[in-house]
Amino acid sequence: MKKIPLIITALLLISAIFVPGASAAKLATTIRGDADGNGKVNINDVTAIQRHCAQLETLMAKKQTLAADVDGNGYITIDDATYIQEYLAEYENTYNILGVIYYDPYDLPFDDD
Ligand SMILES: [Ca+2]
Ligand SMILES: [Ca+2]
Repeated sequence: MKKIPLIITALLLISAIFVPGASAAKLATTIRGDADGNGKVNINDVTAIQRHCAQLETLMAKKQTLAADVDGNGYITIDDATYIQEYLAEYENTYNILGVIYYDPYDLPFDDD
């Protein structure tokens, strides 16, 4: 009869290890369109993407590369800057600029060449 509480205890311990969302606590966040990583989306983010595309400076931090890839196609291009400009002009927001992006900070960033 003492085996039953032992089994229940073991099951509780196992379930505690595999709780859904437990790994989500390790995820970091960024804001779609916030290419310079200051927590806001404005014309400076457009400029950061333009400078990245012109190879004047490179967005390196994963937080920034994910935020700058507004359309999520894996590349930072002038189109991503244009989508932010359209959002700032209150023209359209097709790609949910200001949306929260969750990511694993320990995964390597994508290759944005
Ligand atoms: Ca910003
Ligand atoms: Ca893109």
